[in-house]
Amino acid sequence: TTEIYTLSLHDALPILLLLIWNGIFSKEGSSMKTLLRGGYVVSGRGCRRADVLIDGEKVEMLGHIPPELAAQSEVVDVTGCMLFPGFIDAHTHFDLDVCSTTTADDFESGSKSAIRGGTTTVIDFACPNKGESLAYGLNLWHKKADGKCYCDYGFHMTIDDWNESIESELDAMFDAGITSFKMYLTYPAMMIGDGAVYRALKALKTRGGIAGVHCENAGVIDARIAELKASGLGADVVSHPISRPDYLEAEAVSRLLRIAQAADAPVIIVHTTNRASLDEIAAARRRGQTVYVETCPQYLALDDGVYYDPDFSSAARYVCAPPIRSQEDSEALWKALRRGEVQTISTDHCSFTLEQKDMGRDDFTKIPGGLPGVETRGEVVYTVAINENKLSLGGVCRALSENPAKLYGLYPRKGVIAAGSDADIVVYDPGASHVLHGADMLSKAGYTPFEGFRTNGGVSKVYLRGQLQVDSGKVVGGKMGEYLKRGKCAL
Ligand code: DUC
Ligand code: ZN
Repeated sequence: TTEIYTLSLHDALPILLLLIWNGIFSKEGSSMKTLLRGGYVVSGRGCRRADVLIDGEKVEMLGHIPPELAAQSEVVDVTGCMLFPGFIDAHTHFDLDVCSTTTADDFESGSKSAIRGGTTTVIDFACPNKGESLAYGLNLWHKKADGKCYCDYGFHMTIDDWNESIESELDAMFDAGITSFKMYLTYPAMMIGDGAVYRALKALKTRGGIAGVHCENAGVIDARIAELKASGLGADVVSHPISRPDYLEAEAVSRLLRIAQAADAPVIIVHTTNRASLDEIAAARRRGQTVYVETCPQYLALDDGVYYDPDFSSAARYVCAPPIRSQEDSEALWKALRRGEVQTISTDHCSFTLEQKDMGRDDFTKIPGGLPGVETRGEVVYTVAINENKLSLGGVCRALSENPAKLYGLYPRKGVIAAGSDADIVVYDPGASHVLHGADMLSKAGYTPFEGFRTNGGVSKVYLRGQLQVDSGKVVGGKMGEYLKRGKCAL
């Protein structure tokens, strides 16, 4: 049966107004398509010449676009540019309390900084304190992030407490779109102990989840810190890398991988810095274990010489854990990236101003640990990869976009430019070049660890779900970032 409604003007007016409002304001360009013409679409397999037609939030088609569709579109000339799937930074800490202070970047400045650098999705770490529920932590992170983001965002959940009550919350986390978790083998405030790590890995595995683990040996590092302070080196920034050597990271990697072997569970080693750790990972893979590996730009493009600057502030800005390692370690990481043994490059963006870093002038353990990086990751990785022939274009795309999308349950909505995917697109101009300066950054840190670095190419435009968010390197869009419910690992 067909029902016929007759509406009075009084009833119809709100509907009419809504239609007019939608036509004018919502999804600007949804009736008008956008055609990116003349570019090279980059995927994990390399790059090819293809035009890209965007309809609303999605990629409609790529390749040769029929003239009748092109005629209905706003044509954007991207001749000669690389079109990358929006970069995904799966390791950020925005609005986080550390060392009795709070990171310089909250979700607003952090996500603005991210989008400018071509990152269209961040996955931040929701972090309840010990004694708080996961639900409390998730709610708190939504309060910090919702309505404030210039890029899309998801959360990992930190497990820094393990008991029946926390375990009983896991299903609710999966329902909320959280499929990846974080655990720490260092930092007393975050550690749960080897037995609890084993139990948690098993509990996550039965639900199809996965954990990323911060691997550094806690006890020996604390003992070395005490020794350094006793010998009068407590105010010396170099004590930071000396207290946390590569082999104490490798020890924790090895231990975690044996715990994962016992639990028969896959794991992710986050912010991997060195060759000794890669050796432990290779050994676990030879045993048949599934291990995913993340590294960060600071471990690929810098070396531990940064800690030897006699000026406190110049050295303290590089304090992060694990510390920046030797050039040989950086070479080993690039080689592992080329071989597919390291899958992702994220930032561990955890930003503090130089004034905040100053808190540790008399005691290096009070320097808040972490670097800004979410704004510069794409350009720094592209530049070193291409200039120094460290990694192919396809390899860059896999590490920055495709693999994090697959690993963290966002693929193929994110991580690829394909029909039906979100139109998250970085227009990268390989003919451009600029020098990175802290003063130009949108991050509130006020400095960049890559000061003076000359880029090869540059992020020119960024589209987030079809909307132009960055143009000529400037943020022109708004806080349209949405929370992403993620699926399970598919890498
Ligand atoms: N390391 C840092 O340097 N900062 C934040 C968290 C971490 O693991
Ligand atoms: Zn981190």
